[in-house]
Amino acid sequence: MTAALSYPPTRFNQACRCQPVDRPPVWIMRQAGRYLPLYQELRKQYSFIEVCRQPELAAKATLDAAAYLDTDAAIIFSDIMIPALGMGLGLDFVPGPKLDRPVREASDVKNLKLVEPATDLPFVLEAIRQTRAGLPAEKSLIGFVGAPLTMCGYLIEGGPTKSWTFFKEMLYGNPVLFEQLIESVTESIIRHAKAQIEAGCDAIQIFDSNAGQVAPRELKTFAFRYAQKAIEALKPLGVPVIYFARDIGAHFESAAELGADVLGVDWSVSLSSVHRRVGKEIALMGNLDPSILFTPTAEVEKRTREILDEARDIPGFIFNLGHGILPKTPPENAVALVKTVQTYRPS
Ligand code: 1CP
Repeated sequence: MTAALSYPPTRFNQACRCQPVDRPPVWIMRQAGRYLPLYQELRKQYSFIEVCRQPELAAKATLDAAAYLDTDAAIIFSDIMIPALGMGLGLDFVPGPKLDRPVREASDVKNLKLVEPATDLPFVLEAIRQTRAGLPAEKSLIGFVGAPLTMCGYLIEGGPTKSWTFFKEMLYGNPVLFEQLIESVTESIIRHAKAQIEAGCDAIQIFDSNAGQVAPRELKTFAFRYAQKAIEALKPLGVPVIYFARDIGAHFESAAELGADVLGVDWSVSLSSVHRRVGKEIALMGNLDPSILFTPTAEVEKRTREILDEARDIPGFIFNLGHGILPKTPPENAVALVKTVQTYRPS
């Protein structure tokens, strides 16, 4: 087993551990994305996958966003589907991920390779080293993976869809094959996440964007069970693990039992109600509706303060949006959000 590494007690990491902080830390999911003029400049010269594959470009995208917004944490520039390259699949972005061969038959599952991060994805690990070297010590660097269930959805469909038909057909119609797939995917994402921590990430976020797509039974037997397996494998490495599952409003009590240090909360539920329901010390992260950033700046500030007021009694609270920032967001409103959190004093 890898020995637990020691990490500086940044504001972000303290909050993840429910330890006292001077104010809640803040970062924005997808903060290095398409709404940002500096990122748009980079994308004029390079494709998305080129930015991911060239560590100095990926590091620049992450560092530019963290410096522009002055967030307490930065997230490594990559995508949940990048590990598909190490599974032996061809991958492009159009702009969503698109696989050359979706994984649908027993033979596709059997041929799926287990990811070897050091040889398959060395550019992610080098981007982490370069980003950590360029990031101020008081800011945390978050690595990430897609959760097992969410990864399976993208692998089976070959990319994002509205109805997730092929995914659900295998999940409900051939659970034996689905289980073989999710076992393999879980092992790969555990390896990828461990390698990211060893390369210098101060925390790991597991994105379960598709968790809310499935029926309660499969949410439990596949989404939560395999997310828990990944969380348990990562905990001995000593960095906080954040589990962000979307549209699981009715199931936070169960999500709180998976072992994660932090639960991400989307905007469909109130933070205070989730805190009450989980009834234990676990940090929460969220949950402003990203669309509020399209309203006048004064409204953004007001709604941000309302969430801060609501989260006052939560022992570990990290301010974030309830999902990724949207491509057409006015960047100055993202800056205003961060400033509001930084200057907030409880009334
Ligand atoms: O700050 C950052 O942008 C960090 C890097 C990051 C992360 C954390 C990217 C870059 N993608 C992700 C996660 C990701 N990717 C998720 C999980 C979070 C979520 O639910 O939003 C998912 C589902 C994807 C899949 C994906 N990648 C899509 C389809 C779904 C969607 O949200 O639209 C798309 C369009 C992408 C491409 C992508 N990934 C990242 C960027 C900046 C982009 C846009 C590509 C471009 O520049 O054209």
